[in-house]
This record gives sequence, C-alpha cells and structure tokens, in this order.
Amino acid sequence: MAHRWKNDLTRDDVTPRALWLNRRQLIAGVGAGAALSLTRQARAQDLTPNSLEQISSYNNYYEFGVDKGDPARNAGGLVTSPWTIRVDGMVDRPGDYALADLLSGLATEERIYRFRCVEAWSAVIPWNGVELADVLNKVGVGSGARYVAFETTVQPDVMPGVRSRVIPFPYVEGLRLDEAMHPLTLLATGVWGQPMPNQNGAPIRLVVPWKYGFKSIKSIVRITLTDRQPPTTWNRLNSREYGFYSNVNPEVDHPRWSQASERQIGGGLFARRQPTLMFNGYGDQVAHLYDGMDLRENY
Ligand SMILES: Nc1nc2c(c(=O)[nH]1)N[C@H]1C(S)=C(S)[C@@H](COP(=O)(O)O)O[C@H]1N2
Ligand SMILES: [Mo]
Repeated sequence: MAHRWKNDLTRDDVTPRALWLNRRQLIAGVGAGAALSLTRQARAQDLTPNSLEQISSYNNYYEFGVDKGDPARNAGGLVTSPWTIRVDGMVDRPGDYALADLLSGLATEERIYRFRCVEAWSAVIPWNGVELADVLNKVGVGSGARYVAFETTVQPDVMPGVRSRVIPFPYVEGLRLDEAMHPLTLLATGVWGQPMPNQNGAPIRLVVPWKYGFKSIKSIVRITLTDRQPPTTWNRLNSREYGFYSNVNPEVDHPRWSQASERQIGGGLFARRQPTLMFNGYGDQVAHLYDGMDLRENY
C-alpha cells in the first residue's frame, strides 16, 4: 500500500516554495490562471487531502464543547459579521480594524498543509488565506516587538463551553515574531475555496503547519505585538504537557502518550498509522528558526 506521507521531499517539491514563485507571478500580473492547482500541490507532496465534510466534522473548539463533534453541532450561532480585529501593543498603526479593511490589498492564496494534533490525529487541509506577515507588515511591527499574541472571541450567548467554563476563556495563543513572520504562517479565511466553517474558526484563524493544532487559534479578535512571551491557553492549564513552542516532534512524547505516529482523520477504523515527521514535515523551511535551542526543553 502506498504511503501517504513522503519523507524525502526536496526543497523544490514542497508547496510553499512553488507558491512563493507563483505569488511573485501574481504580483507581476501574470494572473490567477497560472496558480498552482490544489490537485497539483497535493500530487507534488503525495498527500490525500481530507474532504470539507471531514475537516468540518472533527474539531477542537472548546468554546462549543469538548467532544470532537460538538463544534459542528453547536457553532451555528457564532456571530461572524461584522467582525473587528483589535491590533494593539508595539505596532505602528494600532486600531480596531474591520476584517475586510485589514485584509484588503493582500494576496490571497490556497495552500495544502499537513495538520497534526497533539492527540495523534492528523489531516491534510487546503486552506485559503493570507500570510500573517503581510498583515503584520501592513500594521507595522514596532521596533521592540518580539512576540505576537492572539485572542479568540467570547460570545457566551452562543458558546455553551464558555457558559460552563470548561477552560478559562478567552482562548489565547502566541508566536515568536520570527515564527509569525515566516511565510508558511497563515491567517486562514477558508477551506476548499469555501468560507471558513464556524467550527473551524470563522471568519479568520491562525494556521502554523509545523506546530501542534492547538497553536492554531480560532475566530481571532485581537492581535497584540509585545516584547514578552505571551501566555497561551494550554500552557497555562498544564505547562508540563503543553509548552510555548509546541513544534511537532516525534521524539518528545506527551507525558501521557507517544507522539511518534499519527492517523489521518477520515481513514476509518483501520487507517494506517504513519510515522510523525519532525516539524510535521516542514523542517527544511523552519528548522533554522530553532538553531541552538534544545527542543526537548523548549517543547
Ligand atoms: N479558540 C479556540 N481555538 C482553538 C481551539 C479551541 O478550543 N478554541 N482548539 C485548538 C486545537 S486543540 C486544535 S487541534 C485546533 C483544531 O482545529 P480544527 O478544528 O480546524 O481542526 O484548533 C485549535 N484552536
Ligand atoms: Mo489539539
């Protein structure tokens, strides 16, 4: 049986590089017709993308409940329009931005990324979105900024998990500035060319493909540039199990389970376990960010 994951991707095989080139062409006016199709991206990486149905029916979004099916069942009432994002902290142009204004003029892209959750499930997801770096450059990163903090909306009326306080809300996450500025890091507004389903974090959520899923904060209403490492929800709840960095690392086990393998959602009961790849397969592009760091200590 053919393996879904390929360990021997070369730099030229991987999607983002091709897309950077493609993006330059778009900027140069070659036009969307030249865009690398999702099918070709998937083929180049030997990946089988999950269906929209699979991607939107097995979720973690604790504001809507702790079971994987709860977000799909309960997120229908999330109010996503109008949507305002507060941009504050060490930033040149702080303010409350209407979502459309914040994104206007930025290049929208389609990218197929591997997704890896700490509980050993994985997915392959065609995201639509913009590079976070483009948004940060638009608002102007202040000279002292070293981290980016994110916050999710809190809508108690429509969020049963918030009312029952399953964990403290708002959900918060953070990245080091160089991680945030990396071209793989997206603010995603859709999947499979459709608007982001509520349960996946409508209208806009973070996607950091070399980190565990919980770094991908959903339904973002605040972005703060700061000189201090910001608190993150899972690290706050259990710092022994969830670190700030949360890079996918098959060699560092979660205290209660192995992280060495994974199963792609939608594969059924007998889905084959795949070996988990360091940095979720994105090592060529991101390993240099962590040169000299002990990735066991900085988990
Ligand atoms: N606001 C918020 N964002 C969140 C979560 C959450 O509970 N609340 N769960 C995280 C976890 S644990 C995972 S695995 C991913 C799941 O993203 P998906 O449902 O789109 O697959 O969302 C992350 N973002
Ligand atoms: Mo997760």
